[in-house]
Amino acid sequence: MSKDISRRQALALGLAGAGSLAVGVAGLGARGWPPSGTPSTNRTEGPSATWAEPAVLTSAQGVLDVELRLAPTQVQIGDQMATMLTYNGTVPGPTLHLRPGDLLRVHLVNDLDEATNLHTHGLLVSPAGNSDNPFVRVGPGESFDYAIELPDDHPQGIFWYHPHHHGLVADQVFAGLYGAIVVDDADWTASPPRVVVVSDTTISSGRVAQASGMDRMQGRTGRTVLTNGLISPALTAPEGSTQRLLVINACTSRYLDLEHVGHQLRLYGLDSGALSPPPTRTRVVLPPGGRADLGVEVPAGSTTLLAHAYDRGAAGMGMMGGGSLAGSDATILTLTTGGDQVSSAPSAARSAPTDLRDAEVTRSRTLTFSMGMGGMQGMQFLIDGQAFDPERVDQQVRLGTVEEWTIRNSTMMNHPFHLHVWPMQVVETSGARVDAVEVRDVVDVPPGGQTVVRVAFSRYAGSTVYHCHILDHEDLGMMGVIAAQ
Ligand SMILES: [Cu+2]
Repeated sequence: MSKDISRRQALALGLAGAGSLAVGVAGLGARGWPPSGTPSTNRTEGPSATWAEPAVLTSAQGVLDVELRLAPTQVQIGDQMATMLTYNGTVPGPTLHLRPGDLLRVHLVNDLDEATNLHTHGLLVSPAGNSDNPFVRVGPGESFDYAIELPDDHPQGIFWYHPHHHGLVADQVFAGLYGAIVVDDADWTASPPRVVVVSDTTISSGRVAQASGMDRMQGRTGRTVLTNGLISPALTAPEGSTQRLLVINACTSRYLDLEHVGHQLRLYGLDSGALSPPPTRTRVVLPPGGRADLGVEVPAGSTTLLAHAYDRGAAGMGMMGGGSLAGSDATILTLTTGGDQVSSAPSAARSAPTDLRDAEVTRSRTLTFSMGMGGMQGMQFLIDGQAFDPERVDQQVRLGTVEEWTIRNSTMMNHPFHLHVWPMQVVETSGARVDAVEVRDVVDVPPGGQTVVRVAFSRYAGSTVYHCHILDHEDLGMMGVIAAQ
């Protein structure tokens, strides 16, 4: 099975006049493509980069067979060149476009000088063997063949991939290792959705900045916010059209509090869960790891999709001097009118998730995020008083049952809770019952608060993990093992 280079990849590689897609020199030769100042028909005034998206690799006859090669690569970030870590030479890596029932084969080649592996975040697939197995270790110079089988009834939606080797996850994601996965049985030829991979990083002297101990404790926040590897790119679309944006929060710690300034957002889905009928919202908050399937109407003139500063609490316990983690505003993209590229609404065939509120709950559990003093790191990040141990099973669940989990947070900062493989339906947040059927794979747990979810443990036997998706916290131990049988 050869790799399918799609029309959109051709577009992304220059036929559309892309101005400053972050493309690795390794991928396109050493001439530094594209040259800065390339004239382009849809370039806007001011500092905005021209819109571009990662290359799209689409499955054919039920299979997508790809090689993902991880390597340090020179990429262009804004006006400067920087050495980042890439999949196949670009930040982000290629978008994997799959259909329900597909087989995804990934030949992962590790040309880094440290271990890594691959997590397909949000996919409802087996965690065992060479599927979405977070315990796999792919050492430097090694390769690994993943085979990830999507069930025929896999929800359509937006997912992503990134490394999940415990201890190095934050470093590797912050350095550029992430890419989109879209499960969608629509034909993208005529009116594709827009893939919007948001990440952040800090470049210093041409390199990705190292995190300090304090950065790790707070959850590092990059000074530069990237949209498809670009700084505040300008997306051009016909006035009056609705653009469908598939937004991924690939930031290591940053929450995205999204607003289409002065306008409403149509919310087609959150994480893997379609919302039916899609509501409108003024703001949509995505914790790290979260995704939104958004419709934005294109008004006359120029508008902005903004991520507002989001207060995620205070890292310190007084003496640590952590201070408030209020963050800063960031322009994700600007929308300007022009062109004729339409983007259709999601397929009406997408089914809404099953409502678990009426399900029989077999078992209830409480899991608590906490912090404590001790260890080499100074501050420990814990779940139920324990740091991650891959040899210890923390939660044993029975397949075919529905459980209710209360996730508590005894610390002073937010922790986004992520469970692999099985989606969570949020039933209570900050003491209030949730009316809509909101199915997510990352749920925020506010400081001193709790979030209650229900989970149907269906189909897949095996062990996997749950953790805080502030990836520094995960690396510092805020992760547990769940075994299903
Ligand atoms: Cu956390």
